[in-house]
Amino acid sequence: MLFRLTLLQFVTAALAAPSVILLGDSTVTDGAGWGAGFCSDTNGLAKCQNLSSSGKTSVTFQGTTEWSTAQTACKTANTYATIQFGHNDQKVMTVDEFKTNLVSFTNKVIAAGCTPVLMTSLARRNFNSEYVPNDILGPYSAKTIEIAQEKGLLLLPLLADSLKYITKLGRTQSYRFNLDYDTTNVDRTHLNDLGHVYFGRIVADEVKSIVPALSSYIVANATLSGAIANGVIL
Ligand SMILES: *[C@@H]1O[C@H](CO)[C@@H](O)[C@H](O)[C@H]1NC(C)=O
Ligand SMILES: CC(=O)N[C@H]1CO[C@H](CO)[C@@H](O)[C@@H]1O
Repeated sequence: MLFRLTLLQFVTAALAAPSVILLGDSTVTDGAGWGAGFCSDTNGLAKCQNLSSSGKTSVTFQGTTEWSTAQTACKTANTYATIQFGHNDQKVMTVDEFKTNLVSFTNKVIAAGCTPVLMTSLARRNFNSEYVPNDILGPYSAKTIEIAQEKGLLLLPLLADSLKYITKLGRTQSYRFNLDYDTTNVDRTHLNDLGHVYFGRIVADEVKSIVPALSSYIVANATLSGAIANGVIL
């Protein structure tokens, strides 16, 4: 009897749906990033929780209540934590400092019990000319890629995939994702509601192809994925 109960508990734990928590800066938040768009592309996860915080680096995020909440969330088995920093780190530290800090942060996420999923940054929609983006996040994202390779961790190439999309779209169309598109139209970093949908889909499709354990929890939208591949907005 005791054995059967233990076996049942074991099977239940093994079959429990995974959870995902999102850690990062403003470009991940529900209000100005891809977080809510991504979560709405999932189905059946135990939890998809946005714990990002605006203005934070891989260092200052560790002073937030979101980080405390994340460490508690990581105690639940089968929890994946996406980690996307770089936008604010770029303003205050060198690429080598960023690497050291992101390694340290990633180790803390692992120690808390989560499976980390590193991500490169969402591209800024700055252009040199209509179809030539002016990216300055590349050197920082290269460090994120190095960490993933050196530590054998999962990596979502959001910078490359978002750059690819906005390059095809061009400057004029890309600005339609600006948080302030309807007013001043100068915020090329943060996303409006349309942006939540498109860049949330890019992340969802990355997770589907790169994180096998989460792949069946991503709801496909072939029309939207096709539009992104073709460089158009529906
Ligand atoms: C796919 O995404 C588009 C754009 O957001 C939406 O209009 C459409 O309803 C979605 N289709 C499915 C099947 O979810
Ligand atoms: C920073 C952010 O966008 N936080 C939101 C993440 O998602 C939860 C649950 O949907 C919201 O309550 C937070 O405000």
